[in-house]
Amino acid sequence: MQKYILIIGACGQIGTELTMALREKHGNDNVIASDIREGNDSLMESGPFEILDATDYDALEEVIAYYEINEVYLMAAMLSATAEKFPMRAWNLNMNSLFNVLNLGKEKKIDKIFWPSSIAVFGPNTPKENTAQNTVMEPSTVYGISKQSGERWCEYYFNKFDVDVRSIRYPGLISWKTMPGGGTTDYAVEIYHKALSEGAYTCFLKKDTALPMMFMDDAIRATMQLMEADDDSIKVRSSYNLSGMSFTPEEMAKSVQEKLPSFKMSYEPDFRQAIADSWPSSIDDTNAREDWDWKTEFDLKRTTYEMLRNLK
Ligand code: AKB
Repeated sequence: MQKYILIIGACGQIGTELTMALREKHGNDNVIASDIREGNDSLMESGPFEILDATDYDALEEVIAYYEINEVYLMAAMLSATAEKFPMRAWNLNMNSLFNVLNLGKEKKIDKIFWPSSIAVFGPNTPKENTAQNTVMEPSTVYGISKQSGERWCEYYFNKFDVDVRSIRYPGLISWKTMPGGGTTDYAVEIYHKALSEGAYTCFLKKDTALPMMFMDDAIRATMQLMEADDDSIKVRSSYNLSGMSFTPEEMAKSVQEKLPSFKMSYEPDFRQAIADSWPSSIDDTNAREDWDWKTEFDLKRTTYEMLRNLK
């Protein structure tokens, strides 16, 4: 059967690269990008695009019927730092968009769904090191509460209504094509831009705050691998832990200094420090490795090399 794919939130940090990768694999015309605003030139010019509000069920249903969509990637979300400022807006966007897509799955209008979760599902009572797939969660942020609830709903729709929904708990993602927006891990992208433009960066987290991170190429590969895996191999229907690398801002600064020796980093922690403190510092992704052969490729050294090379 021909696959017609819809990406919701295609103009964001993950959506942009995911759309391009899926277009390369499945053909430009078979991958429909959508967002509430237009994206960069390569995204807009390489295939179909629709302005779409993910919380508008009727509009979503219409796009799905028109393009005969059978697979949906719901990438629209309000991230951790912004969600603390606008709790109800974050809850409405993050949950209503998910219910819209899950209900389309329940009504068998689409066959397969990808929905991103996050390391934000974990909380201050979670063991910090090598955090297990199944452990204490109790998220303490608006974003984390929405992702934790979303995971429960995904598993529920799979068990009750046989909705084929798949998910990854993304760590902080590092990319050069599109900037992240409103996250606590955004420092790990900003640092490279500022290192090249100003030779210095003031980090909003403390120097010893270790967080799980991943280079975007790994995240896109993981997402496509999970979506292509046989139904039988997907044993986790809430969301999979996924690990790339873990480092502190100080370690990241040192990695930049290996390429740009005069780079200076200073630290002025703000409200995002409390969010970072509630998250794990490293993740155990045994389930993803065993169930669908996940393997990370990018460490910090390679990430720094790719970021500086491409941003130059
Ligand atoms: C954020 O910082 O909010 C996101 C995430 C870890 O989900 N990058």
